[in-house]
Amino acid sequence: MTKPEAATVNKVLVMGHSNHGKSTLISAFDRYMGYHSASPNFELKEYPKDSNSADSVINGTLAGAILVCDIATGPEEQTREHLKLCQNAGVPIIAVLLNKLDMVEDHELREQVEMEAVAILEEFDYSSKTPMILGSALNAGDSQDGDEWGSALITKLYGEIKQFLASQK
Ligand SMILES: Nc1nc2c(ncn2[C@@H]2O[C@H](COP(=O)(O)OP(=O)(O)OP(=O)(O)O)[C@@H](O)[C@H]2O)c(=O)[nH]1
Ligand SMILES: [Mg+2]
Repeated sequence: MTKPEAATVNKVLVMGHSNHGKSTLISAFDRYMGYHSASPNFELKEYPKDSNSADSVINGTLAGAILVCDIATGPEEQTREHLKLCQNAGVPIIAVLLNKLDMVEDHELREQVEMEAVAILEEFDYSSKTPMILGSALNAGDSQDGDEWGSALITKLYGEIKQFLASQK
């Protein structure tokens, strides 16, 4: 029997301002994948905290990046900084996660931050067509009950990444 070739594992960077929910997203995602028999051909990597490692990650082999943005605060300093570094290195942005939806009930505030996110994407030449997912990484991590903002976020994100990687082949 022929041994299947080892699948290439693509690295997808998870970036965004401190405290916006990168680690929470990754652990929720990994937990979700743990329930699936098919292992994905990609892994999520958090943006390294020290600038030397960040430099080599950004300029290394990345399939793309997910930008996490807290919807309660909107884009902040590192949101901008990480986008700029990606733009300079030519890293494609696969999707934006507007996170912590569970904290913001106000629809006007949600819409305002969505518009800010679209504006910042355009500012760094990432099209406003970049998929934007609204959700709660926190709920996704502990949802036994398939809450609206939690599990939907993970399946949408998984779908966007898979679709993106397939289009790169
Ligand atoms: N309410 C709420 N809290 C969240 C959500 N996602 C993350 N948090 C909380 O936000 C805080 C920061 O989350 P992290 O995942 O550590 O954020 P991070 O972006 O990895 O932060 P750094 O590694 O310091 O850059 C923690 O207290 C999380 O529990 C969410 O969707 N909703
Ligand atoms: Mg973290």
